[in-house]
Amino acid sequence: MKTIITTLSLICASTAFAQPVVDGTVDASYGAPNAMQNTQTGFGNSDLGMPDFSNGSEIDAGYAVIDGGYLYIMFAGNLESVFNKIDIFVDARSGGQNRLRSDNSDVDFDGLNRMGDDGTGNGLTFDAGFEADMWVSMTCGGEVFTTYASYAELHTEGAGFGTYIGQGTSGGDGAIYGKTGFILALDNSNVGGVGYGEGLGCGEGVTTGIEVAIPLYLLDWDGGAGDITSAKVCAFINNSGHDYMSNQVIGGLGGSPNLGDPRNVNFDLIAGDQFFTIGGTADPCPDPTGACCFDTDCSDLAEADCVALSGEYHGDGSFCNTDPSPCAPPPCQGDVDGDGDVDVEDLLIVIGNWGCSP
Ligand SMILES: [Ca+2]
Ligand SMILES: [Ca+2]
Ligand SMILES: [Ca+2]
Ligand SMILES: [Ca+2]
Repeated sequence: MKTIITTLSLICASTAFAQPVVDGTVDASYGAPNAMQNTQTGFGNSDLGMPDFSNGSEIDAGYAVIDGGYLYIMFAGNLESVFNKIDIFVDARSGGQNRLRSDNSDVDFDGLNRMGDDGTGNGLTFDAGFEADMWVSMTCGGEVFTTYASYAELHTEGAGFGTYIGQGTSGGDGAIYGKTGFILALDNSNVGGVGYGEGLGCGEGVTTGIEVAIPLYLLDWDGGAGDITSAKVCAFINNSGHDYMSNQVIGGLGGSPNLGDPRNVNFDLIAGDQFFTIGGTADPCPDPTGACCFDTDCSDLAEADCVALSGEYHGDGSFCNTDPSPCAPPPCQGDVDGDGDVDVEDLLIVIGNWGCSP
């Protein structure tokens, strides 16, 4: 018995001390996910299954560890190769920005400041207590698949340093190795995780995505950071101009349409934590939802709730906000002029065109 316990301890110890490899694949050393996606993606469900090109974006789960002078962060999911962005904010030291300013570094075509206060008192606002110290962003696309990354310090009073990090391709061999010590990798192979929609979903079971290693010394621009032993991470998928936020935020939104202009988003007004913490435990996945019809009225509900209310359930992953609505009555056969009914006007059109045979 003693031998077994000793062997198990050794296995646990070796797992716990192995540093992640930055290749876009979840390592055992991350342990269990610190956050799990609970919302379907409004930015497309990728089904290509290729490590590079992807036709959808989602953040299925979040992991983070600090080891050997680096903060490692892994986002299971996909980044659509149309220059969608993943915007990552890290709170790992005193100070920082709870509401994003607009006098931060001009990087990625001023995309960081596009999310900040435009002078009217708005600006992307994080949950209470989250004061971001660093922004990192990654994107991908092009005829020849290429990844790009940028980062910036977020000082309490703005005007921190920021720069383009570099470019790469997919997987570990294609990782971006920046001059500053950053490493970023992307593997877009995932075809699981959440589906398309804006209802509840579950990001479980995804092992590939976006992986980042941040050298801790970069968070200590003034020698005042102290020994960094923990970190909080907020991340979301944004469009190519950093000006239209998806509903893929980690932690999740609990079912939501895309959030739109980032400078009008306030995570403190949205239920739950829109960030995760090293060592944190992910909430269990919610029951999936789908469109539930009460005649022509529609609600996104779990199947059990829909049935209990005598609604007609349209299946997991279906949702109400489509055109036409899943609850819309079928169009009339013979409604030639498309005004919603079949009457003599339709008949006259048919008679007027009698014999037409192009
Ligand atoms: Ca990895
Ligand atoms: Ca901070
Ligand atoms: Ca998916
Ligand atoms: Ca919140």
